[in-house]
Amino acid sequence: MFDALSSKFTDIFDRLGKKGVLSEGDVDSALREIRVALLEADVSLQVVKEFVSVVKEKSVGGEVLKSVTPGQMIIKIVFDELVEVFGPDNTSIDLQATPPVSIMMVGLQGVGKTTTSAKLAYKLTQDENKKLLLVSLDVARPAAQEQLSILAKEAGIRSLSAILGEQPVGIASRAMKVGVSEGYDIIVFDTAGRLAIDQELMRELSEIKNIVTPKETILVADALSGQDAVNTANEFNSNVGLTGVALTRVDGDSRGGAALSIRSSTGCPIKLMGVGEKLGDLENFDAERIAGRILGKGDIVGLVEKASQVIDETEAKKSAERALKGKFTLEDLGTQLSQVRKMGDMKGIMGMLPGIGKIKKQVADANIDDKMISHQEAIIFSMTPMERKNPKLLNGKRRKRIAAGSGTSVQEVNRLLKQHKQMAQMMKKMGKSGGISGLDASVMGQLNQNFGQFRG
Ligand SMILES: Nc1nc2c(ncn2[C@@H]2O[C@H](COP(=O)(O)OP(=O)(O)O)[C@@H](O)[C@H]2O)c(=O)[nH]1
Ligand SMILES: [Mg+2]
Repeated sequence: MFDALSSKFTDIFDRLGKKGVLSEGDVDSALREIRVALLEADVSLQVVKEFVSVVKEKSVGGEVLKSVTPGQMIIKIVFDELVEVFGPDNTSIDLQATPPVSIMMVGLQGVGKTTTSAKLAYKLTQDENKKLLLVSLDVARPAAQEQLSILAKEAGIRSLSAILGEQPVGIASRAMKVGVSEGYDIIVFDTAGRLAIDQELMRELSEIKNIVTPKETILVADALSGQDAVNTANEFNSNVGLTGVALTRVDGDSRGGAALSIRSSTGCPIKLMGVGEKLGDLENFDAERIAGRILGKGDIVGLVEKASQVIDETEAKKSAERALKGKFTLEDLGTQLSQVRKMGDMKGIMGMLPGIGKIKKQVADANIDDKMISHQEAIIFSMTPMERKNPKLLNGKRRKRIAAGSGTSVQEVNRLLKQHKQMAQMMKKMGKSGGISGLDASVMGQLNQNFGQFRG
């Protein structure tokens, strides 16, 4: 499942990742592709719309575009939103009730209810070390009770023996009595299905529900059934009331979009997923793992966090070293400005320079605001790497281009270049004299004045 979606996302993000700097246009076209990919994967239009708008809102205008690794930041935003869509809440089976705790499995015919009931009972004996009873309430299909009892035997779990002619409500009451008298922890009820939604079935299920008062009412839904699964889920939810969904045939070759839509249209978390025909093929649904799989990345959160941390730290250190050797490039200034913006105020940049704490106050007094920093960053980002390394290349024509590219003016570009030159000189001086103590008053004054002139 999700293979097609995953390969599309991988393509989109590979392309984003290759660009050092992202424009709003880059993000827009990536979002268009994401939208198409989701729709093709059978995710409902409503969910796609919401998804894309949230990702856009978080990606554009904020910290992202100018961060050290914009491509990865956007992957992280998409990842977070996928997790959000799948349901970030605790999706494990809730067993917090006085035993015997009832779990009721409902759903259409052939979706995997009986198989999943047995798998779940098996899983709970294995994982939770509980005493389980399996009960079939399916009297509609001749071999249904027999099917469950065979699976139960295979799993080494007790199933309630059938009494000929007994109706679902009768079986359910008998099971509850046995559950209490024989000290079962959990009773899993497998119910009858229908080919389509059917009011008689809904009534039957409601009656059963009143008797067994389940802690969990799990809709078993076939991942292969696409959008139909969403409609079915809504019907069952409004008629019977669901606490969760078990998605079966996740091992199959489906487009997976239903999974993405079920949770947001019903509000019911996906709790389990069937990944094969064998008893052991039932897994807890893990939104982060699935989202990671869709994006074609393993531990994406770790990856992004580590990347931004490492890049921040090593870059900051390198640029501080270069600065003290008198090699403070525009690239270094850009790095520092990003750092500053992340830290939230101008004091940050001073904190990064060795021994400069003493003049922090003066800098603070100079009233340097964040808008100015963003402008300066934009100017640096609009330069080519060559230009950043060698500002002497920046003739009038290039400065004009950079001003246009960054949405600023040539005057602002000129001011930034002047500031950079002065900072580079100052740092070289500082490097020679071993820190702030060697700085003379005139340099500090110059610096202060220099920052002051960038105000606004
Ligand atoms: N590949 C695969 N097959 C499954 C899965 N869950 C159920 N099945 C198969 O689907 C078929 C119908 O399952 P069943 O439990 O009888 O469906 P029910 O009518 O809803 O009770 C059986 O052949 C199962 O082996 C799954 O997660 N993966
Ligand atoms: Mg069945």
